[in-house]
Amino acid sequence: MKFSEFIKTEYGKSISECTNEELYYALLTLTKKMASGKQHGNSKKKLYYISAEFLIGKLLSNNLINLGIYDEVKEELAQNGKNICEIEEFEKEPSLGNGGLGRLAACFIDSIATLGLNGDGVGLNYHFGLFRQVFENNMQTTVPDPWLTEKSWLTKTDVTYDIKFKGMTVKSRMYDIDVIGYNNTSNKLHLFDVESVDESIVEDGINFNKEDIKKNLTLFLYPDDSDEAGRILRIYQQYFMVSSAAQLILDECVAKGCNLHDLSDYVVIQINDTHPTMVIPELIRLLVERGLEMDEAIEAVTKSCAYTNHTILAEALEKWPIYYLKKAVPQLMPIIEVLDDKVRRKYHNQAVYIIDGEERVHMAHIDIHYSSSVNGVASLHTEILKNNELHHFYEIYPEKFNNKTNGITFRRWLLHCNPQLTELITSLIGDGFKKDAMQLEKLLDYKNDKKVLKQILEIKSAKKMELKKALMEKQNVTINENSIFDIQIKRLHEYKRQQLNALYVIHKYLEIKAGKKPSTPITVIFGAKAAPAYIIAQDIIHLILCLQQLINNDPEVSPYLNVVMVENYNVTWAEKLIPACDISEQISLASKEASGTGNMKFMLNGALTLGTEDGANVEIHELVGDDNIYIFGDSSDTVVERYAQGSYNAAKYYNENAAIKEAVDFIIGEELKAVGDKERLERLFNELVSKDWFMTFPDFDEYVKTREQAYADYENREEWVQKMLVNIAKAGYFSSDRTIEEYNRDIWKLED
Ligand code: KOT
Repeated sequence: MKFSEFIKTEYGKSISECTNEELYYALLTLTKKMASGKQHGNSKKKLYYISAEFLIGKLLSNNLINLGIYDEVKEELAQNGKNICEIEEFEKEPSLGNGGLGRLAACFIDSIATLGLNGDGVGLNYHFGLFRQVFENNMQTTVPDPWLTEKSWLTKTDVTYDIKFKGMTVKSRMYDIDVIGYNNTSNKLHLFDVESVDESIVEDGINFNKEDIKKNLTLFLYPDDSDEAGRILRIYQQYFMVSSAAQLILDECVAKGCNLHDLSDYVVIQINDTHPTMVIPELIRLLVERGLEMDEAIEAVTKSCAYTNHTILAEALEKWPIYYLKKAVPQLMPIIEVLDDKVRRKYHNQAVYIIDGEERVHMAHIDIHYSSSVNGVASLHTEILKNNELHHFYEIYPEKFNNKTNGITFRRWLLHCNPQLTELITSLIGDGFKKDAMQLEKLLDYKNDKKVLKQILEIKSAKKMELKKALMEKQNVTINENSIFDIQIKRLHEYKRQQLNALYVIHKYLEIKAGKKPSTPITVIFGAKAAPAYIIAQDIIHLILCLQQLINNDPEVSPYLNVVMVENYNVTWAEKLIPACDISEQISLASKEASGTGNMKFMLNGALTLGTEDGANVEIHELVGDDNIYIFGDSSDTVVERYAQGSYNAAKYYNENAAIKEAVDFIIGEELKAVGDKERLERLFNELVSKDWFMTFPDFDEYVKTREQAYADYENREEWVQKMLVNIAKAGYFSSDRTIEEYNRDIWKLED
């Protein structure tokens, strides 16, 4: 049915008579209707991808694209004087994730549906999601970000479960979002919510009574865990999620004829890092309750579960004190004790015990002993898991370990965010690449085609203009569309090293002040949120915002160098920033970034990577070759070794390297103090000089040199655009369709 006919029958109006808001809701209704006609047939075995985060982004355009009606609807709207981009503005972005882990889950459910696999996502329906970031006095402040509207992509179901905590039972209710495959059937994202939730208890920014579990359970994503009440709330959230999931899973498989003994013929559960780990003891508990012997229940669950690790950062590895678990979910402790006891009887190595000497439960250890697969998210990361972080486990279970290099959905990160590039590619190689991304390699035939190269540059310019317009509209900032766009967008974390980028900016500023002007102006763009309890991360944001104020207002420097930090960086911003980028900053300390997925999105849109040999950068490097990437810095082996020896001395670098000293001293110099907060800037200075835990100084010189090389190469636009083309052509490997095919081939083994 044409959209105009749908509007007529549903609303009795024509398109041109509707407001943009009415059109948004009409398209939402149409999409939901079409999705309901495409439900996946219920094959025997089903995947449940359980994740505390699904960073899905706005859904309207993507759903229209996946239904195959985007162009048609856009055209019909245009004929009636309506603009689909303006209609999209009515959609609120659901911020149901922090960053990479949540966005990966969103890409995965898109690919699972696109490949026609029987697999649903299971998570939580946070009412405010992640906080909204607002800049005030060059600092980050946080406010709630409500996204739920009366009519939305969620559909309330009549599926409810009782979830038992110590001394109280709460009711969970399932809400569903359609996950529409590209030209294929659709699956579901099940988001559980607590029936008794109460938004009115949120007061004063993002504060609320952390003890009032019945009312607060699903209000926020990962509430501040810097105090005990916050950490316990996290346990309540996790158990609420997995107990709902476990009950749903058992109900669905029994309905299909499962007798519970054969659970693993019906069910495979992918555990997205350790936030859903309690699903293991919970399922065992439920199976025993329903009559299985403990040993058989453990075996059935182990066979059905698979675990993905997303980080080696020690502070991110969840270890829950037994005392917390006993306070919230005492029914799980006897099961966890049995699981630990079995490990202790078999392996006489404390490093692999589930319960440690300090009475804490190591969640990842439950996953590794009681799942049948353990995977890392990029080759280097998996090797580090096997050889270092999880070496003791690898020795016990070499057969469980496997790598699944991350991927991204090209529907959102090319078709939706860069229709111009999509059209050019289609005109050259046909549209086979939309389903088989490796076909992008056919673009290599055009490496010497002047006309095509010119078109690629024109598209990049057009995307830069679009970004310029958006920054003007949303932030009242002007940028020079003819400058190099050098972009770093990701969560603010010391290991990702936004501070290294900021030190470069200072270095460049001083160089320009001294009269050395770059041939082409440079715009350095940042986007990042910092966890409210992460003080140094807030200080780094403060430094960047101070630099923005100082540099952009300095008439001597601003014609050559600008700094912009986008406010409230989210998926919607990423869709605008990535297609406009020339240089993609992927500068984490080698070994620390498990994979990264922004790096893949940038490459696909023709940006060149400036990065360390870390995470998936290593694989990007291998694919594009030395000439089409800018690599610098110490190797992960060197870094691992330096940590092991405890030999790193930041002060020595600071004292012996004049360029480092000059840039670091600037942080506490008069110019920045005039626009910034003394305490914050001094704290950051001291942190760098006395610790620099993520080793920015050893990489500084090479970073500067490599970045200058990239800028120098940019001057030869004919060669630069060839590098862009190679990056686009080689990006096919990073399609999440490839990743999901591998998960299915090696772990899930679902029928198509
Ligand atoms: C957060 C808390 C605990 C455990 C893991 C995390 C985590 C890891 N959150 N995001 N990640 C990122 O996951 C991405 C997808 O695999 C990776 O690309 C990225 O390198 C991780 O940092």
